[in-house]
Amino acid sequence: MRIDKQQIDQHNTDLQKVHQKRFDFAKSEITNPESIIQKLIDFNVAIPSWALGTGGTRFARFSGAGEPGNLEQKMEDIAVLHALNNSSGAISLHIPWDIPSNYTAIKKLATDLNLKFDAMNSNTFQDQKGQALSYKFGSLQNTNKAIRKQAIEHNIEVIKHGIELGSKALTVWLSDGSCFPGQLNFRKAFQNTLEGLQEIYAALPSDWKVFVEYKAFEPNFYSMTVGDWGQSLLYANKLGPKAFTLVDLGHHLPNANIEQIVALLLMEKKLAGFHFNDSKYGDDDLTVGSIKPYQLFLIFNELVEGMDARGMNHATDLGWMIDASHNIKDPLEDLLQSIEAIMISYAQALLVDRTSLNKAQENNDVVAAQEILQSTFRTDVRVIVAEARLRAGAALDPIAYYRNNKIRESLIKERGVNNITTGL
Ligand SMILES: [Mn+2]
Repeated sequence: MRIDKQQIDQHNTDLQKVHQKRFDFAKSEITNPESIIQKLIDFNVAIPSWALGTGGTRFARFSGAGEPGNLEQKMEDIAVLHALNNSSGAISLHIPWDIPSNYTAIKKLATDLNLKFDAMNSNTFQDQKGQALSYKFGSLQNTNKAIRKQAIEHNIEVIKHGIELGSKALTVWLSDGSCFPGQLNFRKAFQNTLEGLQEIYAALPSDWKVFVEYKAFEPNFYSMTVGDWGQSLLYANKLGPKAFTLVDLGHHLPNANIEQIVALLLMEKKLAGFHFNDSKYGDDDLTVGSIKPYQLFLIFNELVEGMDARGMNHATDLGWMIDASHNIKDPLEDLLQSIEAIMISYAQALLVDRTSLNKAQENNDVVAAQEILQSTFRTDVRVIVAEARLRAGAALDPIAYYRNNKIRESLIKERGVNNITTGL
């Protein structure tokens, strides 16, 4: 399934008049629209290979139809998103769910589809068919040295797959931890994990990074061995300059001040990047911006401020990825919504009047500082985001295009109703 460029042009022509009117108004309200639009055009968020199918809960999974059944089809789905929004030009692979059978063919397909390979993800949170030793009691933390060794070797294998594809980073998320008090010696678990990560780190090519992702709870419910940003930062600092802390928005305890965490990790040059999603209660993996859009804006506000303070390139110096699950929606529509929410928050953060905000902060003018952020958050920048898409040759209204042109129906015709995405 490939999107026809002429059909996108037709879609844009149909919407052009209304769009132009709105854009002219926005331009008159916003001080630096051109610089914001260029930054939006450059900004991309990777799509993980596991986000293209319908996810489940621990109770049930209600499959969608026309889902991608192999890596090639997953890449084609992401290319559909990228053609529609110009902001989804990378795929993040999960090993072993997405081991390419032919690197050359997969790389050629990526080039044809205009996709890059983002960070590689290892998996020691479940046992694979035929696997010698079990991760029931953890992987890198395990009291059994042979199990630790198996987990280390798996991560090194993931790096090797990534080298073949041109990826530049490994994301390690460990489900390691304990479910009951007394089960684990915290210090030994930490040390075993650190030693394992050190061996993995030693296998990284010189231009690679390793991202240490943390999570407060689940699947372990008493302790997690990489449970919060402090623990992740401890590992990253001990590992060295190629190791960073990865923030997944759903991996905090309720009400954590994620924007402050982001600001400090950036200051310490240890922020790897993001897994975007949203949540009401725990690691809910809901559509980005669907529950707490103001928090998303505040996070982007810190990101832009912190990256500019260090002269970083917004588009390339951090890793941006969606990590959400879609239980009741069409995954592709859900991903379009998530990317749109990210682009809106990013555009708003670019719009913040930093000189005035700094001044208000220096003068302890609490009301002025709050007004600056809230009035920016309440500015409608959707037309600016749409203009960036238009200039990049993507669709003014991606979801309308997707529905009007019956993309899912075409995918069902092509793949059938019973295709199930690998890994889900
Ligand atoms: Mn994640």
